[in-house]
Amino acid sequence: MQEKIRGCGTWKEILPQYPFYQEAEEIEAAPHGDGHINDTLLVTCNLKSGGTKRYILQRINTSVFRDPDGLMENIHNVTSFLRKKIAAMGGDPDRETVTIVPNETGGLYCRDQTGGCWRVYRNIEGAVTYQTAQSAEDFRQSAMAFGRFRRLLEDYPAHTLHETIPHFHDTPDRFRQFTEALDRDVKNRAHEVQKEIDFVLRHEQDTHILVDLLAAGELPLCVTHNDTKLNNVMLDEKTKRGLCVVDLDTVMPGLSLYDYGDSIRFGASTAEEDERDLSKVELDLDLYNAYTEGYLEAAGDSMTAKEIEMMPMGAKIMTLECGMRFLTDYLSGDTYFKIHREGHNLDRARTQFKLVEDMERKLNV
Ligand code: GN1
Ligand code: MG
Repeated sequence: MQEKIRGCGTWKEILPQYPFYQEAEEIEAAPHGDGHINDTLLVTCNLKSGGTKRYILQRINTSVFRDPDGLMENIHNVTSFLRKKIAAMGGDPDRETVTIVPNETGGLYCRDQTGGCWRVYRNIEGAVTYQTAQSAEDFRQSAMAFGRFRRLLEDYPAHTLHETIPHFHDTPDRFRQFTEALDRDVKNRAHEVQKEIDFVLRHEQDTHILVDLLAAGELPLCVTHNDTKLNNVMLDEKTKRGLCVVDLDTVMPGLSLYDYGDSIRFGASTAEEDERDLSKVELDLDLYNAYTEGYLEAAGDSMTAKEIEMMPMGAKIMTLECGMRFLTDYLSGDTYFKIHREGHNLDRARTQFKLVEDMERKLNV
């Protein structure tokens, strides 16, 4: 039994709790993806019957997602809803939405001895994700996948979803958290980053724009993904068609502009989110236009005139918000986003602010 699983880590406790463990001759797990929050492994099972099956094993970051039951219930309900719709439309639900693999007792996740929460998804074969857009067409395809997601969930009862992270895209609240971190300045870092701090303070008014329109009833609340980075959508390896939206932890009621804006901030940049050479960081208007077209085409008439009008502003505010979050985490001693080097969150904040400036120029917002 011991030799069956290759590798080391707490996850070794978890795999025997899944039915596929019995089918496997040998199991290997390797780190997977670029997420900043959860730990992700790709698990390869060499089956006794020959052939292989692959799974995605994730340890849920429960200091970020404090209610794993509510979280997994959301994902189960949303993906079951999507499966039915995709099947009814003649699509392939096994490839066009994620599938949770239940454990031996039918549970949606497992706990290890230290209380850590782990879940398993089927791996979607023949699909790829990108950190940066390879072409405008690929980016347009990712937009189609997110636009379709919005449209398919148009009649999902949003009020039944658990709020997995309260105030997630409440931008004024993010601003408040930023000023709190600045006041505390636990690592004595504020004096090094006065320029970035001033940038945020100068933009305070912008943080209110979307929430005010929501409160005034001018923008509709709908089911949104809330973390629409390019690496959270899979494209078919062969056809390059936008295939499947993944990372559903933050699916909650929200504004379509959160989804649209977050995609632009990450994917329409000419550089990666943590690029240190800021001269490389710009908004690429071709990518911006390709995404906007694709999103509108797929979301169709689920987008109102006001939502469409506010799209450029949505891109700017989501970029500003993310930059504020990175700077807040830098000031707080890097406790939220995973970092892989000294100053990583500061580098990330800087790219976001550079993009905001470029959006102000190029999008006139
Ligand atoms: C996190 O988990 P991941 O890497 O897809 C974060 C997003 C940020 C993003 C910045 C739950 O997303 O909100 O926009 O990093 N997710 C959470 O890259 O906070
Ligand atoms: Mg992700």
